[in-house]
Amino acid sequence: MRFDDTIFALASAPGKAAVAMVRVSGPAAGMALCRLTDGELPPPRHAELCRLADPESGDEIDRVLVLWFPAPASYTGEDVAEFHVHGGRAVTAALLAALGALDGLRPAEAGEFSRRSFEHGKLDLTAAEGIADLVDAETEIQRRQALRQSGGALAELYEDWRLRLLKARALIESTIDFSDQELPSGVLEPVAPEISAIGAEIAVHLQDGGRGERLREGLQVVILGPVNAGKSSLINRLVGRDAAIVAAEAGTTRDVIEVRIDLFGWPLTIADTAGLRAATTGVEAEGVRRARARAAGADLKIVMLDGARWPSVCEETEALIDGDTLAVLNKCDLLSDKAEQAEIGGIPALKISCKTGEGLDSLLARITDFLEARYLPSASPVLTRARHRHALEKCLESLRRYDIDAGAELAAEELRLAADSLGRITGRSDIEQVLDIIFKDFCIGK
Ligand SMILES: Nc1nc2c(ncn2[C@@H]2O[C@H](COP(=O)(O)OP(=O)(O)OP(=O)(O)O)[C@@H](O)[C@H]2O)c(=O)[nH]1
Ligand SMILES: [Mg+2]
Repeated sequence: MRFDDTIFALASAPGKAAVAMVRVSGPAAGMALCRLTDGELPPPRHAELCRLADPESGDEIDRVLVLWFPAPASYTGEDVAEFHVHGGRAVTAALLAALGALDGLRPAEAGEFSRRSFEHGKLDLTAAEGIADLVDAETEIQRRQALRQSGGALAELYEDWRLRLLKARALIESTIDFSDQELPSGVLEPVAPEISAIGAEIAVHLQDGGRGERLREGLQVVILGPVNAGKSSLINRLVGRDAAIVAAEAGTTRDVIEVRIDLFGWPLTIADTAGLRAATTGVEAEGVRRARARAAGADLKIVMLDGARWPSVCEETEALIDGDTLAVLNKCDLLSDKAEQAEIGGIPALKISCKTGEGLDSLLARITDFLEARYLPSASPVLTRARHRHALEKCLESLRRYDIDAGAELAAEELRLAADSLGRITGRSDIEQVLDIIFKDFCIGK
């Protein structure tokens, strides 16, 4: 596909900064560069210091660095010019106005640069999504996952399956097109094992518990326990500020209080909740209902008991313990026998004190151990979007329907459908309708 118009946009964040970057892509990019710098094109991919002026009035706008990337060796695959200007609002406004006044240039729409890159075969769709995730990544672990996807790791995996399916389909179609005498015997022998192997690999890839998707969105951690156990004290300790009110009064916290943190690279939303107790009414009962709802959707539950009441336990709290739970016994500064092993709901409880800080490092280590075991990006690339999951499920459905005994035509058709589902993920098939959905997530200038 060729685009006749040339687009431009501020590629860096709006606002004041040392440097801002304006990108121009399309057939008129070279002309725009020459007109604004009143000179020749610089050598490709070399930064050159230039005087930038409005071609209409001749007014100097700024002294800038320009870069020239002739097609096809550019991000979009088209001629691209970059202006690295001083990052003041007036400078970028003047440059954008001067570009807008040139013939054949118009402001870019959201995601248009990456869309052109895709259309010119520079990026597959998963890589384009990876770039969007990379820009959105807030923590180290999200960055690593996005970088791998933008580098094409997911696309490689899906393309490998798709090409294997296409080969199997070609073998089946050969039996339709040629007679038995023309074909070597046993031509279909490798097909059945190959299809079940691909099906099994896709099924394993799908059974990842939503790891990649959850990591992309951030993981939910919820602190639960009886009233007064010190839940709000713990969230304040974890985030290093007074996010929640702490008071000796039982039932202080009513609403769910959420704080986003970056814990050693892990993107977490930590929620403090109302103390669990049975006989409550009104606002407090609603608080308890919300706490339980949070517990149900959490990736990790930190269940806390009150050391001041130990060994008496809270049944409502114990009932929430499952495989995604870490148990802590707070106020260990008040415990008379510190060496005693504590257990809550059958799992060992870590003794901590939000007052003295004792045990908090061990708790952080337990939290990261838990997250690493469940969510650490593994060597093989992980699913990061519901869009991919849906297409893979469709692919598996077709593979399950595949039955060579039902006839070669039908079997080949199922393999075509299965390969198309995979092609939809990377964009290597008829995907016009999914493009809008993907590129609308991009911002202008990307
Ligand atoms: N001695 C001691 N007191 C603590 C500790 N942690 C919290 N407290 C005190 O326990 C009381 C309750 O603390 P909060 O953090 O408000 O407890 P909570 O679990 O959020 O209570 P609710 O919101 O009412 O459910 C406060 O007076 C805290 O100062 C601790 O480790 N040791
Ligand atoms: Mg509280």
